[in-house]
Amino acid sequence: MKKMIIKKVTAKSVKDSRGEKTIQVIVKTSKGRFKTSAPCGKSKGRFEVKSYAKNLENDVDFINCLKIDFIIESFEDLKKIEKLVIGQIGGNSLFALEASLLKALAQEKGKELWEFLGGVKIPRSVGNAIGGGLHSKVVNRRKPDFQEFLFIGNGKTFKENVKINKKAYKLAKKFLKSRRRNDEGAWETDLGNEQVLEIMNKIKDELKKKGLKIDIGLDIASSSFYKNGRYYYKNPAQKLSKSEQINYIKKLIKKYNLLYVEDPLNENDFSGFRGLIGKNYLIVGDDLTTTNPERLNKAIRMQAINGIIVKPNQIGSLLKVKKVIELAKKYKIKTIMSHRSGETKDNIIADLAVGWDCDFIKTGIYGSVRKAKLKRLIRIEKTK
Ligand code: 2PG
Ligand code: MG
Repeated sequence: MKKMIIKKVTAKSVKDSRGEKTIQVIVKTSKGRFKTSAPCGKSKGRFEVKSYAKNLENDVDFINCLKIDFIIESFEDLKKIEKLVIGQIGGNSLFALEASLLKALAQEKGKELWEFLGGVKIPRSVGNAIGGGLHSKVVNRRKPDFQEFLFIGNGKTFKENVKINKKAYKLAKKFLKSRRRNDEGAWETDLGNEQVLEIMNKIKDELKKKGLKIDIGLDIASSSFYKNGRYYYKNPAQKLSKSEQINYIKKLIKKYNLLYVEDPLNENDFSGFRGLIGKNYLIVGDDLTTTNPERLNKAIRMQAINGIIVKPNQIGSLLKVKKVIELAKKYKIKTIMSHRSGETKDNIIADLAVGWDCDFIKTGIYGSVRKAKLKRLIRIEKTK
């Protein structure tokens, strides 16, 4: 087989779904042009790598001057790239660069990206239906403290699960009487955290009558309302210590039969996470672990989580993303490939989720940037 010749690598700034600037990297080979735009988080974890080394413009300039005069033949060859750019660009830029190189490489080998990466498993869809926290605006001066109220369809196929989540999303609109959507296309509301959970359970029951199964999850994103050892709730108001927060979340898991709880404690509180681990539900690290192998190792040592969010641009290096997934699998920690709140129509996370056999993909329900990933997964499922 002929070797992949990289003719040109270019970068530029494009807009994401929030209208904010992000980086796009384009790799040109004899097989075509392969581009990837990086997403952008709003409720970013303190331990994420910086999106750009100095700023977006500098990263763009750096990539535009990049000379790749070595051969890239395998996934592992990304090491050569990382050696070349280390310390010079941020997580968004490294992710976009490596992702475009992988897309080019898969094409060179005549394979779909998920196929090239070697995966077979179709994940379950986790969809944000109702929002609060940093991603939502207030309604009548109120909003839920929890960032995401998630539906997780439990049908036989990905396509069916997308439909189930969509049905639940429509019912949520009806029950909430909401008309406004947030950054991720989730409904905004003035209802309190538990009032929303009540509605979600009502929706679950409605769907059950139609023979459809669905699970409920939360991204509490608790670092956004944590300060000096206390969790400051507004809707309804309450101030909880660490142990009170643990007991409160335990109560919610039981009362509302939650399958999935993301970031229930502050982003550095490994022992707090551990206090919540149980049998039939997932305690998921996002800001806690930031797709960083070292932080995952700590979470494993502390037995802090049984689920981990995987957001490639939190760490930038796809070699490290793969390492995180492998490590998680070794310790039976469920993997959740995830979008960011600011997204583009790029759908690579669908291929990465299948390619690396992730258990779930969290990529929303409503909006073109969310649907781009869902559609890609439905297509992969169909052609597999
Ligand atoms: C999260 C994400 C995505 P952000 O907290 O899980 O929903 O938010 O991209 O703003 O970090
Ligand atoms: Mg999160």
